[in-house]
Amino acid sequence: MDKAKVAEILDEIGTLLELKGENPFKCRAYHNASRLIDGLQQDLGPLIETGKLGELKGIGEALTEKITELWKTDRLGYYEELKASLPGGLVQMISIPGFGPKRAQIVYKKLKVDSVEKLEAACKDGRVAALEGFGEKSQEKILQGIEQLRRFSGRHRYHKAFAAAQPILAALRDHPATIRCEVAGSLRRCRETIGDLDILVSAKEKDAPALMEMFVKLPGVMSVSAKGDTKSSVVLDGGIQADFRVVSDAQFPFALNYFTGSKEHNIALRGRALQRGLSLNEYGFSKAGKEKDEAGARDGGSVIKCRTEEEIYKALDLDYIPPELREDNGEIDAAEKGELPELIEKENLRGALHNHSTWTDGRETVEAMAEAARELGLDYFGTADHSKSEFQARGLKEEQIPDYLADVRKVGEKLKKHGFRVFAGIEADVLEDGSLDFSDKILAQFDYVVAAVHRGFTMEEKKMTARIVKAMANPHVTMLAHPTGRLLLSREAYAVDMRAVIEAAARHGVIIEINAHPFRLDMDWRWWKFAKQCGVKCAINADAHSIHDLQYLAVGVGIARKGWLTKADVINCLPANKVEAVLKARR
Ligand code: DGT
Ligand code: CA
Ligand code: CA
Repeated sequence: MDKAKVAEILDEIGTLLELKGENPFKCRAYHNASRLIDGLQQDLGPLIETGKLGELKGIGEALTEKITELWKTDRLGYYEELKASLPGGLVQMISIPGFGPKRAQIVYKKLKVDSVEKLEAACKDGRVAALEGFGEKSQEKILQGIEQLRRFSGRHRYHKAFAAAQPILAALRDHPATIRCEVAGSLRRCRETIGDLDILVSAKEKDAPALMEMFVKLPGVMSVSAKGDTKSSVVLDGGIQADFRVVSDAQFPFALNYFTGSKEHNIALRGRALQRGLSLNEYGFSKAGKEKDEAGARDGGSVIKCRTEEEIYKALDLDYIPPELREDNGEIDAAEKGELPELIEKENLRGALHNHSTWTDGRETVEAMAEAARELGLDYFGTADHSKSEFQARGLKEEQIPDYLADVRKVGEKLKKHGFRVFAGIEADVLEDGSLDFSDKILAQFDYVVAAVHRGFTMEEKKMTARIVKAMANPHVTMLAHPTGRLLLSREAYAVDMRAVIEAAARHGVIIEINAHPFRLDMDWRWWKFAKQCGVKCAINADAHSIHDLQYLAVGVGIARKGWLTKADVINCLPANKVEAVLKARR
């Protein structure tokens, strides 16, 4: 069993114990152990073999035994018994946003509610509101949460879908019968959440059944929903569905284009083809109005042969449109006029700002994080550890700041010889009245300030907008973090007028981040075209709490591309001396 899976099970044990109403220290011990294991740099195997696992902080004898059992046998009796001792519906109830194990336990004990459906019924007839500590308002919230759960279920965050797709693509590309293989659909378009994977292979017709056979038997396939000669559907571990199609190589570019979508983009393209007397579908081009020809486009019967997607767009007098832009958001018009932007590429990134370290809730020291950023090929690294109001994240108190700054400077000195720069920032909390939780005098000591809303999410839209706009008016604020506070598939954005926030950012010269953490991807890509028009600059921020998290920068680039951004729009594409000037610009 791998480390990530061990961590996942430990975390689930913590939650199950909470559901049982166990002592909070015991529950927390499992959650903490899960985080620790997940963040380990080394492998679990050697730690277990050498007996060093128990030396880790927070891993006592009982945990060592359980982790070892999991690692060695892929099973854990304790976990299975625990799971069996609770109704399955109860466990599902805690996926309702805002509804934790404590509340689940109360409704279970008092109302015998042990499923989402029963909870919904109990809310609708007022039994939940009548419980001590609940009331009308929380009953209403639970109902909203159930609605959200239903809306979210069946979708997956980008990075999870991406990770699920990689081994499948690798295995298919490795198969001797595969000519070309790509993932299409929303994953290729880099949407923030993914319904299902759409995987496409081109091969000779005679080879298709063998590929189907292999696909449905790949490791990670949990169940097979459909299996045909050229099309199959499976459900992967983790619940992601994957559709798989095998087409001829002549058909491949057309199928890739069609199944990449979006549906709206396809419809617009098809409309454009019709204006030229052509019909376009997943098989190829045919003469419009000749239904028989349309099917005949299959297997290289296209009236215009295209080897690549580029050639399909060319046939329609369009520049090539990158998948991220295919959302029917003006891309066809721009491609016709030759006005598509030259989108940012991963390689354009020169540094990472807004990251955390062991000074607050990060897992690695400033030095380890900066070194990791250097190894990734970046030229600079910035910390932005939490400010004092974030007590849960061990936010820095005023008296710690000199030591924090000294540490960052020391690491900076050390890495200077490699031409690498280290910046000292702060992620300062925006209080409910729009002021920041450090005085201007303190804020002035940092190289830059990332302003962030971390609490008080329930304000009405006008107040929230005024709060954020006021924070941005502070001349020490360099950039605005995750502007809507959303957690994808788990917490809705708070109410805020993004248009007004963007206009204020433009007025004050405040940078807005794309927080590239897979749960956030905030500011949303849909706003960037407008923000760019207003002259707002972007920072792509991993918000890394560990070395591993620095990988999220790549997802941030995908979102920036979706927002039509070029490297000139993103400040961390600038070299260190230039970015330094930008960070200082408002001071
Ligand atoms: P998802 O899976 O919900 O995240 O989103 P997609 O975009 O991957 O959608 P999916 O998997 O249902 O279909 C893949 C692509 O196939 C979609 O982006 C466009 C194309 N497609 C599917 N249904 C239609 C349709 O009814 N008309 C057209 N023109 N294209 C379609
Ligand atoms: Ca899909
Ligand atoms: Ca699909």
